Amino acid sequence: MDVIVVATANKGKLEEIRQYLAGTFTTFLSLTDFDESVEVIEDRPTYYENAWKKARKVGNRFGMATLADDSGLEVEALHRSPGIRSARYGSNDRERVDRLLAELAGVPFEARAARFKAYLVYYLPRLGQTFMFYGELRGYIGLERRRDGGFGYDPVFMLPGSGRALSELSLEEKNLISHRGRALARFKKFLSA
Ligand code: ITT
Repeated sequence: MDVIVVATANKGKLEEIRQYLAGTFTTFLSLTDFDESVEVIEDRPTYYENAWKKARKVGNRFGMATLADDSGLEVEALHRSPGIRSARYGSNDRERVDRLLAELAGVPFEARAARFKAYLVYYLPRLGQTFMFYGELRGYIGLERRRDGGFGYDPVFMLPGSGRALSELSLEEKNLISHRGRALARFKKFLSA
């Protein structure tokens, strides 16, 4: 039985990771499956270092193979904000999206380019080894919120050429093209090598 701990408290991330790796691991545990809570303060200057910190802390606490994801949204017109502060941009998804739309008020459609970045860190505590996998997705921030779906900034993240927001895709469709899906594809390839 292959067990993996996904070091996240974000249900949206967990569902995407679980869907992608369903044939690879048999059991997925996340932070809510343990009685003991592990708090990781994400105070590092890069996504990679924050993902590394989450994977190491959780993996060492439970002694199991652990995967952490640190991700964020970078908007060109906002000088790549919210970036590594994407989670702290508001206290819930609604507030974060409202703030983003407010900060972009008056910015024309063609100047709203954005990209999502995802860094995955896989940590094997018994071997003391860490591995990193990266993926990104380019698009633009829409003028208004689209249908609910996915999580986080998905309702305003528009895919180039399709007129659709990420929130309008199924989990499987999102995983085929997203920043996280691309990083997961690299992780899966690494596992099968
Ligand atoms: P964990 O640290 O517990 O994994 P988190 O939500 O705090 O969960 P991050 O620190 O990596 O995760 O912050 C990522 C932020 O970027 C968060 O606000 C997400 O909503 C947003 N985000 C990341 N990937 C996204 C995606 O695929 N779609 C929409 N928003 C996303």
